[in-house]
Formats: sequence, structure tokens, C-alpha cells
Amino acid sequence: MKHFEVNFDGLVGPTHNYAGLSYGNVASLSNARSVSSPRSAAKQGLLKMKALQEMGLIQGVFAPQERPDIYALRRLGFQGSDAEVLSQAFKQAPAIFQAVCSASSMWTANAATVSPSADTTDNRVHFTPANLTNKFHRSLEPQTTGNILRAMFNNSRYFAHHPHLPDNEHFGDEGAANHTRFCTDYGHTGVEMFVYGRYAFDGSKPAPQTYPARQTREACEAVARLHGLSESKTVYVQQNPAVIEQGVFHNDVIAVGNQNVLFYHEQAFLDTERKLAELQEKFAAPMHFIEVPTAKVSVAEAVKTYMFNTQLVTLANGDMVIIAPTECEESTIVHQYFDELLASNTPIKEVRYFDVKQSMRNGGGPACLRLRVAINDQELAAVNQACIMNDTLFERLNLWVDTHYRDELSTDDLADPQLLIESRTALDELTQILQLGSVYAFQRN
Ligand code: SUG
Repeated sequence: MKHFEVNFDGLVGPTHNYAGLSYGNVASLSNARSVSSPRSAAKQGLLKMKALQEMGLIQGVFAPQERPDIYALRRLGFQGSDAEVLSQAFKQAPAIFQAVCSASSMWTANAATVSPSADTTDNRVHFTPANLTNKFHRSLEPQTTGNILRAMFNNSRYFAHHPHLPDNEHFGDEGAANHTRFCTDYGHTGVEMFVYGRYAFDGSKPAPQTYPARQTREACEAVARLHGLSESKTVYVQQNPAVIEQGVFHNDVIAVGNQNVLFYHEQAFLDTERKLAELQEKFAAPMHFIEVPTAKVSVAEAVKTYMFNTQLVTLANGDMVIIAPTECEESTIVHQYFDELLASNTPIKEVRYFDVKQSMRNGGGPACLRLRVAINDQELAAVNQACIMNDTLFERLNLWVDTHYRDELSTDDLADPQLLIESRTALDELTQILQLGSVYAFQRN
């Protein structure tokens, strides 16, 4: 049997915009109200997907969500036709209006936590959509995320789908952005590392004071229980509150792992030595811990360049490649660090740079844009094949973007009722391209 890691990248939605919605996320706040380009954002994402497919990796596509979320506005008391709901909300509650327009589902690292069948008691791949309770605009995602996941992994013999955790900050869950799986081979039982920012039920424990800790320890434990993970193969690590205060709102902004490698910043975690010793003991085979010292790269430089929000992928020959944003290439400090890393003796042999600036301006690098699913060939055959990237799908999706997406979008453009119609038309066609069925509320009601 063969085993793979498949990356499912979020397709950027037609309402991609910069609204400054994410307190604690430096890029989101500093680019608030900039004019966005949904078309180039979607194309930057597609180019990254295609490049990874051409590197010999299996690449999937994850559909975006319907925005503006008219149903959320109706739940909040706005009435009338869709156009009336939009115009009332825009005038009376502009902040809420902007939130329901966000294309934030593009960052599929936050879509769900995934445990491969080799790690779970029932030997199925388990999915739990993230509830994303900390930000209102993101809390609108989990229901549709679950619908899309079920349409992509639609076979209960191989795939188990759980509802998202209770919608409350006590169980704040940001999905795979705070979850890393280590393994020797993708098909062998691995060690799953859950990273949390605070304890919800114990106020005496360390926690950041200014910026929010979005993920709780209790949420991590709940997901591990739901997925039937073994305690002897699970590690819980707390994020250093001091880095959350510097803009590290998810662990994937300060650490990335793949197979037997953990690439992380010296300041990423609390109790680092003890926790990495536990990880090494549970992993059993030798691990590579690549620690980046503050003396070489500051936390501020790591947050600015997203040097850890990179994908660490394994090629067919076993070499690992870092997929980094061009911001890393532009930074003398990070570029130099990567040169030294490549010259040293680790499994990482190459760095490739990608322009994902449209996403970076909202705090989303290459790693935010993908959800990793480790599967075997039988499970892969049971995945909805229309969502797997190839030359035809790449061309089809580029044409689809050209047909439906705007070149530019300002915050004021979001109130245009025509944008809702454009967005629904695009998504309706997309569900046919990706053979998802009716996953959106507008298709179900
Ligand atoms: O949740 N930004 C996202 C970025 C998510 C990045 N994902 C990972 N690190 N895995 C967030 O903060 C900003 C939207 C705006 O401001 O318009 C936003 O939602």
C-alpha cells in the first residue's frame, strides 16, 4: 500500500478583501481598508497548487464559502430582500457587515483538524471542523466547512466526520494551524502534537494578557478524544504567551513540522526542553529538531516574513522542500538563514519561494492556505476526484476565476448587491466543477 500527504488548498473566494478583522494578527490590522484583488489572489493560490502538483505531490482544492453571509445577517435581525438586508447592514452596522463579507475560509489550515487512519482507533481518517470562535467572521465557517469536507471525503468506510466543538471560547479551536503530525512514513502511526494558547477552565495558568489565545487546551483534548487518538502518541504543548503578544496568533506562524522534522523558533513554546523530550520519546525514531535562535532571527522578523508559515513537503526522493512566501526571499536575514540551513545536515534540501502577497496581507502564508490529509491509496481512491488538481482542473479553475472574479475590491464595493449575485453564480458553477453537490445555504434553501 502507498501513502501520501495530500494538501488541500483553499480557493480564494470572490469577496477577498482587507477589513482588519483579526485583532492579534498584525498583517490583518495593518492592511485594513486596502484595496484587494480577488482575481490575483485566487490566481496566486492556483499557481502554488499547480507548482506543488508539478513537483510530484498530490494536490487538492478546497472550495470557498458563500459571502456575504446573508443568513448570518438575517439571524441578526436584518430583513427584506437580499439587497435590502445588505444595504441596511452596511449602513446600520458596518463592522458586522464587513465581517460577513470576509473570504477567510481560504485559509484551510483553519478549516479542520485531521487525523490519519494510522493514528485512530477505528482506522478511519477523522475530521473535526474548527469552530473558530475567537473571531466573529471566522465563526461563520464551520457548518459549511463540514458540508464541503463531507462532499470531498464522502465514504464512511474510510472517513469519519465530527461536528465542530461547542461554539464557545472555552473550546476555541483553530484546526490544523495548531496541530502537527509527526511520522516516519505517512502510513505509519504518528505522534500528533496539539498546541494551545491557554487553559479555559484554569485561570491560574499562563496566558497572554493583550492579544487573544485563540486555541484552548480543552479544545485540543476534545479533538484527540473524538478522533480516538492514543495518549501514548499525543503531545500537548503550550504556546509561549510572549509570542502571541508579538502577533503569533496561530502556532503555524512560529513552527512547522513534517515527518521527523520540527522547524521552530526558540521562543515558540513554553517548557520547550521537556515537551520536545516527550515528543522524541513518543516518536521512538530519531527526530530532527531545527531550532531557530532569536540571535539569528527575531520573532518580529519571523512574523513579518512568515518564515515558519511555510510548507515542509517531502518529494518522491525523500528530500524535504520548504515552500516559502517571497517575503522570506526579500528579507536578508531570513534568506541568509535559509542558505545556512540548506548547507547544514538536515533533511531540508531546498527552499522555493511563492508570491502569495494577496493572502499575506491578511496574515495568511503558504501554510495557512492548505489543509494536510495523510492517506493511503485506497483512501485516496475514495476521495472526490474532481477536487484533485491536474492540468485540466487548473485551466478550468483559471477560466472560472477570469469569468467571475473582480480585479479590484474596496470595502465600499462589498455593499454592491451585484457582488452577492456574482458570488453565488460563481460558487454554483464551482460546485459543478468540483462535483460537490449542494454545500451552500443558498443552494439548500
Ligand atoms: O484568522 N486573517 C486570518 C488569517 C489566518 C491565517 N491562518 C493560519 N495562520 N493558519 C485570521 O486571522 C483577516 C481578515 C481581514 O482582516 O479582512 C483574517 O481573517
